[in-house]
Amino acid sequence: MPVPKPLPPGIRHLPFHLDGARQRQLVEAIRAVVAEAPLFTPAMPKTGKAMSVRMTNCGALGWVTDKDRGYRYQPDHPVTGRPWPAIPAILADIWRETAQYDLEPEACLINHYDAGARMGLHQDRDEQDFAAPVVSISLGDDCLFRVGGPKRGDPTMSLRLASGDIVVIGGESRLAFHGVDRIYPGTSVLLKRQGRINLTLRRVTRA
Ligand code: MD3
Ligand code: FE
Repeated sequence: MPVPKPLPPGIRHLPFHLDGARQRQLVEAIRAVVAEAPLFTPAMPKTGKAMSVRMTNCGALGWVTDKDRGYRYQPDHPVTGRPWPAIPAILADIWRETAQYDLEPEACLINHYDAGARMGLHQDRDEQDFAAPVVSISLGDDCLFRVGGPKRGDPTMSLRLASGDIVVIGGESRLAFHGVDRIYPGTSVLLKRQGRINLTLRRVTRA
């Protein structure tokens, strides 16, 4: 029998934490958010190169990036100028179940991957509070997720994430390099169109 590699310290993978009914409820909640705060195409700092993932947010603060101002959190949508919608109760519940952290989430980044989208290896370091974990929820098609260590050249391991899976990233791995190498199109029927949605719940400000 193959023996699975242990995940890096501080990372917990909860396969199929959300059953089908809860995944469908979550998709409905996300549809309502996207109706108020449409997906936008983020651009890389300096080069302005478009990312292949489309994004939006809910919560008091949302993560955005563009050519001129780079990566940051802000309280309003970069296209509509409106405040981000509130974090739906179903998402705050998942944070309370999984984060093992006293404070409520302040931000939820919604990443939408179509069949060809990917996310290069990067660190999440735009938050002021690295003591809080990041809670990641996968919906729709499977993906191949990669995670390494705190230095870009550190060895990496890959993990296939499926719809309903949750990954909690904290402790020693909070500043680990990570990315999404590929989507496996057509591996889920949850979404009307193929593709994958990832939700990341976070604290941004220091307690
Ligand atoms: C490991 N999102 O939004 S979520 C991101 O699937 C992001 O959309 C990916 O990376 C996605 O920044 C991965 C899992 C994740 C999130 C944050 C991490 C893994 C992490 C922070 C540190 C280490
Ligand atoms: Fe990230």
